[in-house]
Order: sequence, then structure tokens, then C-alpha cells
Amino acid sequence: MATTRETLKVRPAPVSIHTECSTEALRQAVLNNLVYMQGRYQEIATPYDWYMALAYSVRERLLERWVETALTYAGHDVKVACYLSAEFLIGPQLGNNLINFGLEAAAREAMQGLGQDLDELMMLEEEPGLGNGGLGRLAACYLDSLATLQVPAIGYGIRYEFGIFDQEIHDGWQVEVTDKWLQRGNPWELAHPDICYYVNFGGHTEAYTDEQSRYRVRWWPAHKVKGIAYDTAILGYHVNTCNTLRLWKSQAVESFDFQDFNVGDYYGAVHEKVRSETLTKILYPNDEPEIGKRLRLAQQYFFVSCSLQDMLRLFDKKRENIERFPQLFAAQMNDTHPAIAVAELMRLLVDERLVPWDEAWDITQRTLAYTNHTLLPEALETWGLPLFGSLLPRLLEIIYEINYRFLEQVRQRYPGDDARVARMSMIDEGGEKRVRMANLATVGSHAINGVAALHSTLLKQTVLHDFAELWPERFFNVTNGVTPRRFVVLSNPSLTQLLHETIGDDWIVNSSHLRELENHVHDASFQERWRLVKRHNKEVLAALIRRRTGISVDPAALFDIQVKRIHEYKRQHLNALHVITLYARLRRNPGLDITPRCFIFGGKAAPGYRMAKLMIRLVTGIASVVNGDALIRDRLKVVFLPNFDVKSAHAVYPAADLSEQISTAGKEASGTGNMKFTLNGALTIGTLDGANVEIREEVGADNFFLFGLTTEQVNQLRTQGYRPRDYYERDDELREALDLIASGAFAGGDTDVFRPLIYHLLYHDSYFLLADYRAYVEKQAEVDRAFHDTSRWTRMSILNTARAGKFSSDRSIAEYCSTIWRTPPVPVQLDK
Ligand code: F58
Repeated sequence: MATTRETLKVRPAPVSIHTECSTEALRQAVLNNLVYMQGRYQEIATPYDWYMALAYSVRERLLERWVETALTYAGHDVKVACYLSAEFLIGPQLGNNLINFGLEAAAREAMQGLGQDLDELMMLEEEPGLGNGGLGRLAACYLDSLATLQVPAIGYGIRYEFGIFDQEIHDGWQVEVTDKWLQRGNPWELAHPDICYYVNFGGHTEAYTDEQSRYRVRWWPAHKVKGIAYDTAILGYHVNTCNTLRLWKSQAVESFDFQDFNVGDYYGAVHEKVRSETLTKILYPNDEPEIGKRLRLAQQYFFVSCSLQDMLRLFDKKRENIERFPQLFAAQMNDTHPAIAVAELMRLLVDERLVPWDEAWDITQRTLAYTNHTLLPEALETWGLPLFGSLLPRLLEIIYEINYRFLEQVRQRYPGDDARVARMSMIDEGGEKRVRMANLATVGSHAINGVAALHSTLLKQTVLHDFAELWPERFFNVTNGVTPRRFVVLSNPSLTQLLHETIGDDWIVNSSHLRELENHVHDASFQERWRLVKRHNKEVLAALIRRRTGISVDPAALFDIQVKRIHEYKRQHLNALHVITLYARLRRNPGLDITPRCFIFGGKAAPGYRMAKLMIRLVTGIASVVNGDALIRDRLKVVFLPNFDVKSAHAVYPAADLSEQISTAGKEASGTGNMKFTLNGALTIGTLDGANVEIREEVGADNFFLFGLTTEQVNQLRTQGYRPRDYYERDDELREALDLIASGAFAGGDTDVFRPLIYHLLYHDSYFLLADYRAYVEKQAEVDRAFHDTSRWTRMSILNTARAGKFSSDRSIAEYCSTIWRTPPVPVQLDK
């Protein structure tokens, strides 16, 4: 029988201290948890103890909704959207949960009554850095929107013990420090050791015929690992829906080591235990090739297998025929990291449930969908065949079978077109044979999408061209979005208050209602309040900068911000060239009248990406020269804000006047930081890349600083032979800026440090900085003039927020739900 409320014999009666939301109940709960969860009494409690006690008190309040949500889903014929992602960058939980719950005011008051400041406690929270950047943060925004839209959903991923490294800056260079986010405990997760699955690795396979004369394959693994579920509640905004983020931690399978494998070999068994538990130890940074490859593939298979087994277990509870699986579960593959799901679902169906191949294939395709997040060839995942075959022998056989059947179809459709067959194959046979995960994901999915209109178009023209030709109806675009709860309500309370007083609160869940702000754009007193909000946020960021770097910046200056992973294609060094150009102008002409600017950079470089690390060194080098030059008289300030993460993002986006979105056209799939800036009233200087295109369409060309080559122009220039040095020769200011770098001026006179960077720019410049430099610098001059006209700038800023509604992740999720997953909302009732 399916689980329903009635079948649950014992249902604990709600105890007010655990569920009530009054200030007094919360205060009681905190005091209680201080003792019973933290083991501390008031007199000796540290602020962190208070944070933990409050966090537990909030979690208790989530539990009622969490349980009720699970019961609702279990008891009805609901379809669940499963978001498979190797990364979830969920950020700090306390503030967001308070807001979504509507508990913030009570918590503030309760803590005040206990002599604690809520904002200070929130700052103590260690965020789970379980992602690298945009892709992981997108997954987290999507969970927030799914819950808010009351759509049944589960996020499935990996509980890394060490998330993305902490970045420190030593002598201007990035230094990576391990992230020990679990050191002081994680009050937001619940371990469920009873929800666990076994995952095979290595060994060999064996074909045989079973008693009913069926062809079967047995996988004899070399070892098994157990996956344990750790759940985090994802509460929607002002609704009862509380979905689950389920992350898998690896554990050794004791019995396996001791009995089957290493009989009598105690130390061998311990070693095996350590090995199994290494699996979910660390998050891989998006790095240069090869290191840790085997472990990363093992991580991918591990979390995908646990997740699919979990979905099948939940499905089994419904006592339905397996053919209905796609009607009850949709699984979205967030990039190719979970693409092994195609083969694993086939294995679970064919090998373990004896579903005939064709039926299993139909189920698999109807269940899975794939989102692509990159066109960069070096970022497309492939795995060498020897590695793949030795780690996942059965999966490789299944991929071969899928590939064989698929290529037959291609041959029939395009007779004699061997080149096409080779391109579409799941196995790349040019050079060392490799498994192509994007091809596997595409063939195994009923829907494939890019993450912004331009990106989806380019995807169909380039990386997946042959597939789009074969199955045009399977290709979609879903432009990314970001959650306005975290990125406006939580991180920009002043703006939220102003919006509340001006247009009400409906925009928080109906973001298109931000348009109502347009009625106030010419209202001088509203403009003034708008400016005060921005000014306040800039003061907050200035204080953070001062604490973290010792640099003082003037909140009256134009805050020009670029925060994102450091990468050549994102072109932080183009921004740096602009800074140097302004610096050189002021040095030449100290009386020059320029708009005071504060350039703020933030972002991590992959530990093995030398050029990216050099870019950071360039920015810090410029910062120390410019900030220390008396002649500049503080008209320019340069800051590298270390360790950009979700928590610091809360202070950064609301404080920006100008958002730098300057990637080489065609390279940034979407970008999501661009959306966070726009929602918070920053103006963008940007190229026609990723979602910038749509942001400009929405906010209007007059309210966007566009510059640079288009994707077509970049491609044309590349084909006709790009000679970056010509730009250097022809443009005096460009030459001056590059020569200044080469002179060692930003490296204490050392002329070697930036040599690789200069050399690359002059003779390769794969990302067309020199070609875009002049247009960029000129557009920046226009920014200066616009900022000078305060009232005009304010109007443009208001219009950016007013017209940013499209970029709420609620819109993106509504599109996924209606066109790809077909998952209607299922409201949850609390029976009080
Ligand atoms: C990002 N990808 C895209 N990958 O670069 C960005 O344009 C887009 O807005 C975002 O996805 C969301 O769609 C991205 O963040 C990674 O971090 C990978 C993680 C795993 C290793 C390789 C990079």
C-alpha cells in the first residue's frame, strides 16, 4: 500500500515550541536548542552557539512542512522533477529560510531579546561551497523556484566534504585553502543512513542465459561503495511546499571488504574503507585536464546510480507498472556530469528489472532531458576508453549497444555519410578512443536545451548540429534565471522596502510586476529614494571591502564591478586594460576631469589554470600601484575582493552601478551574474553574448552599454586571419597599456611575471581582447558621461530593475515544467 497520512500509525502531535512562529515561541526554542542541541548555557554561549541554536529552531519549523510535503507526494499521483547535478551552490541557509518562511521579523526580535543581533549571527554561517560557479548556483536557484511554484522536486547531488577552495591572496597571488565547511557541523542537513544504495565499480562482466532462456549479463565488480542520503529542506517562498535536496555521501561496505574480498586482511579492509570514503571527499574545481580524472568519473557514476535507484525505490512504493515511470519522474541532467544516467537507467531496467531493451530505451528517453552549459570545446566532457572500461565495464557495454543501435538509425537516414556517423558516434575514434558524454546525453534525452537564446542557437549550429538536424523537435531554449528571493529580498533589504512601499510585494513571486516601477521613473522624490538605497548598499560593500582588504573606497564613486570565475574568455584582463588606460591618462594629465570610479573584481581561478592566476596577479598589481599613487587622488580605486562566494555576493550585486559582462561574443553560454546585477539596478556594459542579448532586449538598447564584435564578426576575423599585434601597433593607448604591463610597473619592476600574458595577447589573443579594446574604452567614456547626469543614470537604473522580471528563475522553471518535464504544481495543505 502506498504511504498516506492514514497509514502512518503514529503521528507526533505538534509541540508548540517546535512549530509555533511567534517571537516568544522562537525565543523559547532557541534557549531550548542552546542547551539540548548545542550543550551550552547562556552565560558561556558564543555567538556561533547562538547561531546554531537559532538554525536548529528554524529547521524544526521546516520539518512539519517537509514531512507534509513528502506525504502529499507519496499519497498522490504526482510527477516529480529530479534535478541531477554534480553541484549545488546553495549559499547560506538561515536568512533565506527565514524569508521564505516569513519568520524574519520574529527571529530578529527573538534574538534581540536574547541580546543577539540577527545580521551578525547570519554572517557567522559557513556556506556549503558545493559548486564552482554559475552552473551550481543555477541549480540552487532552480530548487528555490521549484519549491516556490509548488512543484514536486528533488535535487540530487554529492555531499562533498570539501567544497570549492577558499581563496586567499598572498603577495597578490591566489592561494587555495581547503574549505572545511563541515568542521563545526551542519545544522541544515538530516542524515538518513537508512536511505542507502550500493554502487559497483571495476571488475568484469559475464554473459549468461537464465532459467527462462533469456540473455543476461552479470557484473562482477571489484568493489562496491555505499551511498548514504543527506537531506536539506528547500522551502518555497510563503508556501507550504518544502522539497528536498538529497546529497549522497560515500561509505565503505564493511561486509563486502571483510567477507568477499580481503578475508582476514584487516589492514587491507581499512584501506578499502578509506578508499570508498574518498569518493565524496572533494569537489573538483573546473580545472585543466587529467588530474583526478578517475575519481571524478567515479563521483559522477556514484551519485547518478544512487539517485536513479532512489527514484526507482520511490516509484516502487506506488505499485505501478514500470512503463509509467516517465509519467511520474522527470530527470534533468545539469550538463554532462550526470550523463552516465542514460546508461545507468538502462542497466537498472534491463539487467536488474529484466525490462526488454526497447521498452527500457523508451522509458529512459522519456525520463531524461539534458541541459548544455558550454560550447567551449575544451569543456566538453570525454573519457578515455581504457579508464571508462576499467571503472564501469558494464556501463561501457551498454553505451556500445546504445551507440550501435543509434548509428544504424543514422546510417539509414543518411546513407553513405560516414563522416556524419563518426561525428555523431558516442565514441570518438580519432586518436585515443574516448566516450563523448554530450552525445550520450543527447541521444538518451527527449529534450535538449541551451541556457540563453543565443547559446541555444549556437548549440544547434555547432556542437550538436547533426543531432539538431536529425531531431529538430527535441531542441529547446530555456533562458536561465535567478531567484529574486535570495538575490533581492534577502540581499537587498533596502530596495525590497522601497519596492514594498511603491509597488507592493507581488513582484517577489510575479516578477513581471516589477514593470509597475516604470510609473515612477520620472518621479523626482522616488528617484532620490532610489539613489539613497544604492548609496546605502555601496556603504555596506565599502565596509566589507575595508574589512577584507584594508582598502577604503568612496561610496560616491562609480562602483564598476566584475565578479565571476576568472577565465580568459570572460576577459577580466580587458577590464584591467581599461583601468590602466585611465591611470595612464591621469598620470599624463593629472588635472583631467574624470568620473571617480571604484573597480571591483572578484572570482576564483581554477588552481591549475596558470593564465587565470596571472590575471588575478595583474589586477592586484594594478590595485597596489593605482591605490598607492598620490597623483591619482583617489579618483581611481582598484579592489580585488578575495574569496567571492554566495555570501559575499549578497553584498556585491546590490552595490553595483555598473555590471561588467564583457566576454568574447559566443563564449558565455548565458551568465547569471548579469541578471543579478540588472535586478538590483546596475547598468550593464556588455557584449552581445549569452543572456546579455536578452537583457538588452528587455531593458532597452538605451539603457545598456553595448560594445564589441558580434559572434559572426569574431568568427569572420578568425577565419580571415586575426593579427592582434596590428591593433597594438595602431592604437597608442593600447600600446601604452600593454607596454606598461610589460615594463613590470605592476609587478614591482619584474619584467618576467606578465610575459606569458603579454605574449599571448600580442601573438594569439584567442579571445579577441585587442580587437575589442577600443570599442570598450570608448563605451566606458560614454558610461562616465551618463553617470555624470545623475537623474538620467537613476532613470536608467530604475528601468533596468523594472524590466528585469524575465530573469527570475520562476520564469525559467515554469518553462521547464510546461515544456520539458510536464510537472504541474501540487499545493501542500497543512492540516491544522
Ligand atoms: C556556466 N557553466 C556557464 N560550469 O559558463 C554560464 O554561462 C552559465 O550561465 C551557467 O553555467 C549556468 O547555465 C559553469 O558554471 C562549471 O562551473 C563547470 C563545473 C564542472 C567543471 C567544469 C565547469
